[in-house]
This record gives sequence, structure tokens and C-alpha cells, in this order.
Amino acid sequence: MRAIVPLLCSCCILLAAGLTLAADPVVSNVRMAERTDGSGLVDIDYDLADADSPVLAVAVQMSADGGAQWNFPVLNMTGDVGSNVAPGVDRHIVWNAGAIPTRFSEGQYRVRLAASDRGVLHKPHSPRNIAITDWSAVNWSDPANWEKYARADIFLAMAASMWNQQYMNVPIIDRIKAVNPDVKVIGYISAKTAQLSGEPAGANAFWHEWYVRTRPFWVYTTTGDTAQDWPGNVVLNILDPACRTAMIETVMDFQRTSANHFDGILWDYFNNSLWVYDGLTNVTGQPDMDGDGIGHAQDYDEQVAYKSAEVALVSALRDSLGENFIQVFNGQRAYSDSTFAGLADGLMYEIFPTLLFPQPNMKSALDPAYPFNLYAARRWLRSGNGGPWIVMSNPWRTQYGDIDGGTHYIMSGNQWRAVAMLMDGYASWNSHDGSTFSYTYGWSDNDISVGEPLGPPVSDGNFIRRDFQYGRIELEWKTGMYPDPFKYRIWALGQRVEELAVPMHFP
Ligand SMILES: [Ca+2]
Ligand SMILES: [Ca+2]
Repeated sequence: MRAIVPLLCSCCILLAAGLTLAADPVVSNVRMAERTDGSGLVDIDYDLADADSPVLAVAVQMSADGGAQWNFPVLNMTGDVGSNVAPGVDRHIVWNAGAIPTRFSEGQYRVRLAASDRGVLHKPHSPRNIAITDWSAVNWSDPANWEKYARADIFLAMAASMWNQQYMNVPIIDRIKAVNPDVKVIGYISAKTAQLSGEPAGANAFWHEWYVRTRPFWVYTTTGDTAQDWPGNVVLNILDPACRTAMIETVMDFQRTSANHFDGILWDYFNNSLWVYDGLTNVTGQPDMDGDGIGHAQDYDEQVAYKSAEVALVSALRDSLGENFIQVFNGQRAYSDSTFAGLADGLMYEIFPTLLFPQPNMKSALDPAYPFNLYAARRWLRSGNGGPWIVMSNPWRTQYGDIDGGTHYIMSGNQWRAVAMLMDGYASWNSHDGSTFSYTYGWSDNDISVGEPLGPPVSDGNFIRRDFQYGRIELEWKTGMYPDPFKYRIWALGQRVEELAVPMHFP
């Protein structure tokens, strides 16, 4: 069928991603040459050294503009590439460029290799729409994690995990940024509660300090009980300016004194009124923030004051840490309140797309006629700090029977990436370990690079398409409802690189 074999310039660029211990990987003598036999094959040869690692993870990155951007699709590579490459001279990769449907003979092509002695593949992804949401106690002593988490464009981390006794004086964020200076690291902070687990002196250093400083501002219920909105989480009276000050000063002190300086924080979370988990078994009465004997849910004045307090909290943090300190909001208020969202640099959509959006929930999220659609919400946000960031995350796990009768999990992060590619958001994968509300590290099984978008998405009936420098995405609505709202296909250089059409998927 095809094709003109591309003209190529080769160039050797080294990228050793290993950071610590005795010997870092070294890539050298990278050569790229097109075969002259008309086969369309291109040979990429290189030397790989590492004095103390028997195998390395090697990823290819390519540029079509002389090295200005490394977002050219890396397709059809075989040989000494991937997770288990032994060091040695004349490592060999075969690139079947001739099998790529799109002709791309013009351009200044460059190749470089990223080698990791921590097993991390630094594959290109473009556009920049990859998030990591991990609120677990990550082992930050493991250098592999510095590399893993650096691959994202934005990382929603647990602030208390980097501000605890073990790590508060260890510059984890600097180590992550040594791999990728562009990643934004955002720390999770509670917008309205303190954890009872923070009470003991030996508890997590941040949560303990938070507990001590906010202890005077506990909310009680209409029956005098300690108000909680989730088991073990005491509600704080953010209506009291002194409470807000205590919260913000705690953040400021750790941001200043710890070795871990976040780019911003994630407020968890802001709603239009206090939400209380209805499965609480050990709390009587209703939260009563203003102490007038009327429970929050029935107290309109209290709800109005609560919403004002949320604005005051955000504004006070901005006054204290500056315009350039990123604030991302979780919670349903900002999803539908454009004025409030205008105070945020980003929004996190938790359990996306099940909160706020009316059924069909995913279709509503992308429907320009629905007033709180994702395109609209993105326009409400601040954009001066590199954003806006709309992060879609969901730890729930869904599965389907595939075309061969096997059982597969739907990788929701891949689905959210399809959405992110349309509306310039950020997709978050999850480990899907099966525990509810467990936001833990996940990554795509299929890194994709198609370059930058060339324009807005175009809709035609049940189809949405968006073109990129080196590819396109096509989405076709099914029910529009999570967990199987749409089919989609992603193409790079005319080659299908991912498709989900339950019960079929590719690759
Ligand atoms: Ca090594
Ligand atoms: Ca009240």
C-alpha cells in the first residue's frame, strides 16, 4: 500500500533519568539511519551503560522540529526498547516507519532515548493533559517514585505525606522536579475538618499541628455532640475568622519551614452547604456552626455564612501566599458557581462524572448547551499560573466482558484522557485497588503523543472529532452515561493507537 519512507536526520541526545546511587544510566552514540533497501525500516543504534544496573528501562522520544518539541508519535518500535534492556554497545531498535500511513517526509527529525535504572519508562505524551491523584502514604524514600510521579503534568499529592516527620526535611518535590521541572505539585488540604487521628503527639506531624491549632474551633451538633462529616473527621467552624487564620497559618508554616514547597494546594472540598455522610453511627444531632440550635441543613443563614466563609478562606490564603500560589478546588460548588470558580486556578472533579452532572452524566459534561459543562467551567478559572487545570479522577472500578469472552477492567483514566483531549483538561488514572475513595497512583497502559491541538473539537450528531498536529481523536456517543458513555478512537499519523468500543478494545 504505501509509502514514501521519510527522510531523516539523526542526532544523539542523551537523557539519563536516573538520579541517585552509584551509577546513573548513560546513553551515547545514538545513530538513526533509514535502510536503503526500500523496506521502510529505520535503524536506531545506541550504546547503553550503567555500572551497577543489569537492566534499564529505555523509552524513545522523537522530535519533528529539530528538537524544539519532543512530541512526535513514537510508533512501531521493536528491539532494545522497553522495560528490560541490558546495557551494552550497539543496542538496536528497528522503527517500522514505512508502515505508518501518513507521509511525513518533511521535517528535521531527531531521536533521543530516556534510560531509567528505576524501571520507569519516560515515554512522550502530548498534549499535556496527564494528572496523578494520589492521597496515600507514598514511600518517598524510593527514588523510583520520584521518577514515576514526575511523569505527570500535575500531581495532586497529600500534603501531610510530604510534611510528616519522615519527609518534611527531605526535598521530595525538588527531586521530582529534577526529573521534570514542569510538573506542578499540589498538596491536599482539608477545607473544613480536622482528623481525630491527628490528636496524639506522635501522629502525622502536619495533621497533629492542624489538630492542635484548630482544636478551639470545633463545631458541635444540635445535641451537643462533636460534629463530624465523615468518620473521624471533626467539622471546623470556618465561619470564625480565627479558625481560618489557624488553618492558613498552619499551611504557611509548613510551606516555609519544610523542605517541601508545594506549587499550590487542593482544597478538599467546597460545597454549597456542609455535606455530612449519612453513614455516621456515633454522632447524634445535626451540625450547628452558628450555635443557634438550628441544624445546618435547615439553617439558611448559616449556609449563606458558610459560603461566604469559603470565599474568605480562599482569599485569605491568596493574601498570605500570593497570587502565584495555585489553588485547586474539589467540590460541587465551583462546578456550577462561575463566580466562585473564578477564584480557583483549577478544579478537581472527584468520582468523575458522577457528581453534579445530570444524566446522561458524561454527555452533559461535554454538552455546550448544559450550562455547567467542562468547556464552560474551564473558562471560569484563573489562567495566570500555567492553568487552568481541570482534573478528572475516579477510583471506582468497572469491568466488562470482552469480545473473546474474557473479563476486562475499563481503564477510566484512558476514557478521561479522551475527554481531556477534547476540552484541554487533565486525566487521572487510578490503581483501582477496589477500595472506595482510595485515590492512588495509576498510569495509562498506552502512552500516546499526538502533539498540540489544531483547533476546537467539531461535533456532528453523535460524533465529536478534534485534530492535532500528528493525529486526531474521534468520540461517538453511546448512552452518554458513566461507566460506558462513549466509544472513542485515537489516531496518530493515520495509525489507530487506541480504541474503546465495548466489548472491543485496542490495543
Ligand atoms: Ca544504576
Ligand atoms: Ca445553626
